[in-house]
Amino acid sequence: MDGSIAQRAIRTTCPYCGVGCGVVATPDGRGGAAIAGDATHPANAGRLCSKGTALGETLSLDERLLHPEVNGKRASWDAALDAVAEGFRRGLAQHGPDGVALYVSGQLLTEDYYAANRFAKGVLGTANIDSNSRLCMASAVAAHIRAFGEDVVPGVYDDLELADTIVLVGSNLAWCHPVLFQRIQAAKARRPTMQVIVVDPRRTATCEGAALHLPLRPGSDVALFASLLVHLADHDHAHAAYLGAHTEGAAEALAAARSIAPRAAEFTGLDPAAIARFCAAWARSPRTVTLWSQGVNQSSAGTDKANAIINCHLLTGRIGTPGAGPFSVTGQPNAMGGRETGALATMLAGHLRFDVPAEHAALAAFWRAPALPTAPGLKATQLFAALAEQRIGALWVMATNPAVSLPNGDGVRAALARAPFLVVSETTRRSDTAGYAHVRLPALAWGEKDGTVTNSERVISRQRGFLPWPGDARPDWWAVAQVAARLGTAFGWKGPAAIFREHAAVTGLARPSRRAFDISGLAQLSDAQYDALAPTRWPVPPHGTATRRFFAAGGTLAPRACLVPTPFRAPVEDVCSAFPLRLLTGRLRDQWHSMTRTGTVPRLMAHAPEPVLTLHPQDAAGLPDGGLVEARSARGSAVFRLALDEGQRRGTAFAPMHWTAQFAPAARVNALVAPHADPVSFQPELKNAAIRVAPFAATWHAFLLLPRRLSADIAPWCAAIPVQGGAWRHELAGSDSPAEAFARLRSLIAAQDAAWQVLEDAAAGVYRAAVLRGGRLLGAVLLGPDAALPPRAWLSALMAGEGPLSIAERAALLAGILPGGPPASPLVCACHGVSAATIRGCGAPDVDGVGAATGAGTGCGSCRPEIAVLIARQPEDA
Ligand SMILES: Nc1nc2c(c(=O)[nH]1)N[C@H]1C(S)=C(S)[C@@H](COP(=O)(O)OP(=O)(O)OC[C@H]3O[C@@H](n4cnc5c(=O)[nH]c(N)nc54)[C@H](O)[C@@H]3O)O[C@H]1N2
Ligand SMILES: Nc1nc2c(c(=O)[nH]1)N[C@H]1C(S)=C(S)[C@@H](COP(=O)(O)OP(=O)(O)OC[C@H]3O[C@@H](n4cnc5c(=O)[nH]c(N)nc54)[C@H](O)[C@@H]3O)O[C@H]1N2
Ligand code: SF4
Ligand SMILES: [Mo]
Repeated sequence: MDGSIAQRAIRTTCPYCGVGCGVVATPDGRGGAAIAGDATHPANAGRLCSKGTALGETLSLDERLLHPEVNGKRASWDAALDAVAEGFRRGLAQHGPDGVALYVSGQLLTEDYYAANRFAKGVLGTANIDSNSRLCMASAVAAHIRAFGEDVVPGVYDDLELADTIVLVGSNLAWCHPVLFQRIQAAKARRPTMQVIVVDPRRTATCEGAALHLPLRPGSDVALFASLLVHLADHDHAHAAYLGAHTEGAAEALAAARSIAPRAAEFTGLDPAAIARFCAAWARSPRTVTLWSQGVNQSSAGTDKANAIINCHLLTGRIGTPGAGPFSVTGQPNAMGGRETGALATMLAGHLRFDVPAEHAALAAFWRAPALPTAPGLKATQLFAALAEQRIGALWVMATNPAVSLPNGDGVRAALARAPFLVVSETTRRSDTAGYAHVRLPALAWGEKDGTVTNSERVISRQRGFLPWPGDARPDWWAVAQVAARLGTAFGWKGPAAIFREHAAVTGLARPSRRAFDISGLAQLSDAQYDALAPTRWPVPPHGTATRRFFAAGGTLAPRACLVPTPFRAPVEDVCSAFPLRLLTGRLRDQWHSMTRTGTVPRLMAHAPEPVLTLHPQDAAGLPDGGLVEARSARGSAVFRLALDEGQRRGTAFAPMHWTAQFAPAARVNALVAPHADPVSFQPELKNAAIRVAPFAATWHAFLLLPRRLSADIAPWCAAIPVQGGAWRHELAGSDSPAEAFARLRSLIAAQDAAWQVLEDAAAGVYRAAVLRGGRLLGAVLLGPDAALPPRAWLSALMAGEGPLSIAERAALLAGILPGGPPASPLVCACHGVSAATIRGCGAPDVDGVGAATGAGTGCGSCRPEIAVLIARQPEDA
């Protein structure tokens, strides 16, 4: 184990989404690296999306946590690890094994995940280890287990290219799994008969080029797929031989579907003709893939939604064959690895089960862990409820930011603040959760850490380190092993290869069995073989050949699969006159979760630089487009900039999940969301809060530019935004006296030996100041009575400029706009910095033409759906 520097190109894997793209990183020797897609990786064959392409811009050490800290003070590793061990010893003494916990993440490597799980279940003897995958994949896992007896994704990515029909349910694939979306678009270009159908209340970028978009009522997917199941059965598409040989439960599932189907139009709010078109398209296409994501999983009916989808594939036998199957795509780079290592409260390790005595006994013996828990532990929302009730004496949070990402956000923050003992393993100093920790442990980040991840199609890939270990940062598994040793169990691992071998061996325990997950064929890898491991799809049994797809007719591995009756249930929170809108939350194209990495990259921020709430224009009566609005639920409130969009379903709102106290404290979406959970998977309903929206009463609006980032609590509403050249823009609003606010903001940009330009017009409520030194712009604050402030782009560009300003530039500073300059326009192409105005103005008739004329869409390609929309809207706009 070391932290030596690679000097050559290194093959590794992207640390963002579950597509799991291969990356080639070539270190520049100065802490940076050139990034390219790995042409040899089966997931992406060289492609990368906007986030992957910008990985080289996230390697800065500026905001990294580089040393352990105990009670806010720098400490040695020895002191910090002693403190962690002591904290857990105390927690165990006071509360027993049920009163200590770990909360971990799909962004851990498999080796870290395995270590954390063995520590929790094998050393602490608690099943209280849950993962942010509970917020993400739990419903898919539960549905797989109900249908297949095990958590197995039957298909592979190639099926998306081989299919004739692809149904995307609750998935904004164009933004969230962009490389899979590009693979589908490329296949469609080669084979235009292929069709895509999108099931999503919103018209998203994913709808671009789709044959059909079904904007169903949120939460109603079960009704749509019940209709489909009935249609398939009644039109002779049931596969009798497959049903007879491989399944059970078809009659019961069909009976349940028949009780719902007649009311499908009412439940879904869809035109019956659209439902009929959907059913007919699905029925006539034996090669159909139904892919789903968080619009399905993050629901109080998430498991039923997923089983309703799987039922249709089982009824028709369209599963496990080229181009056909249900396909749950994973969110995080190693969501799948967490399920494999069992680092969830509901599973053991290696797909071994609590409720199968022989499997439990085999693992207890292998780990020499007589106290291995016999029953599931607390799931994420239960765990934080227990923390709030002071039932958890010690909690270790690793590679996740629950203060931001859990529902009941304000309650979670209060619980973290009162935690008796909280350890946070982090890469950044700027995580909302780390702010509450008694002990902070510095973890290696992407580019430094070393191990494996598993993507959505069961392919295990290496993440390899190519940068030196900064400061005192160490691998997460190492910190876990050190604490385990202090509590009396030496794991004895010299590096990640040893952990991987042990994990692989666990998958071979308690065999023979029908468990599909078997990588015991990798349990003997040498260190060198592990280092060189090429992307490898599981299963990898020790003998014989591996299955590529699961559950096909006639397949040998298939256990009897179950069709599951899925009753219809609406979301837990009812919309009513007090809270008439449904809040859909989700992702933006260029941001990753709590923005600790992507939020510091100017070109990634430029695509959606402020927290925005989207409404349909007809739901926004009296609300100002572009103004600030306050959303309120029964739980809490949040303030966003309002955008109107005809593509938003009437009666719904959308807001991104990304904004945190570091970037926009007032716009944390989970302050609004309640912790209602699916009764089977315990996954919370993160998408269906009932809210109302009202104008946010501000007496002034402002923006402030500085070469550094200010704490985002400088005004009642603030969004901190990095801009090119190292400057930060702060969008602000407040309801106190504008003159006092201006004085306060001016004091924040004060500089020595500087020259001020100031304009104050109290009657108009307009206050502006710019500060210069040596002819260069050091900062500016522009404040006014409403949101109609000058565009920000020109002043931001001046901040980034090298030389002194020209006379014309200085004269225009307080106007905030250079006479005759280009109009402000939102960025569309992050790779080439091309704005919407440039794309509209170039006159090209299609996306490729725009590319030739402006370069837009020719980089990573993530913006191509938006370019297509811009061109299509051209005639209307004119
Ligand atoms: N850019 C980017 N990509 C990411 C991530 C990121 O942070 N940023 N995160 C990764 C992770 S961890 C995950 S889990 C995935 C998530 O990937 P997705 O699931 O694709 O992303 P979301 O935006 O959360 O939600 C998808 C869609 O569900 C719709 N929806 C809401 N309610 C319903 C419903 O009741 N039914 C249906 N059919 N649709 C509904 C929403 O309108 C939304 O468009 O993305 C991964 N990729
Ligand atoms: N309302 C709403 N809420 C949601 C969602 C939604 O759609 N709507 N989506 C949910 C889903 S699907 C997910 S997956 C979650 C994601 O939510 P989180 O997991 O809370 O979000 P991240 O920002 O990815 O947090 C990862 C943290 O780990 C740190 N980190 C990165 N690499 C490492 C490492 O190697 N080691 C350590 N120790 N730390 C590291 C990062 O700096 C970051 O602070 O959010 C969930 N919450
Ligand atoms: S699609 Fe983008 S974010 Fe996802 S793995 Fe590939 S490059 Fe990374
Ligand atoms: Mo996720």
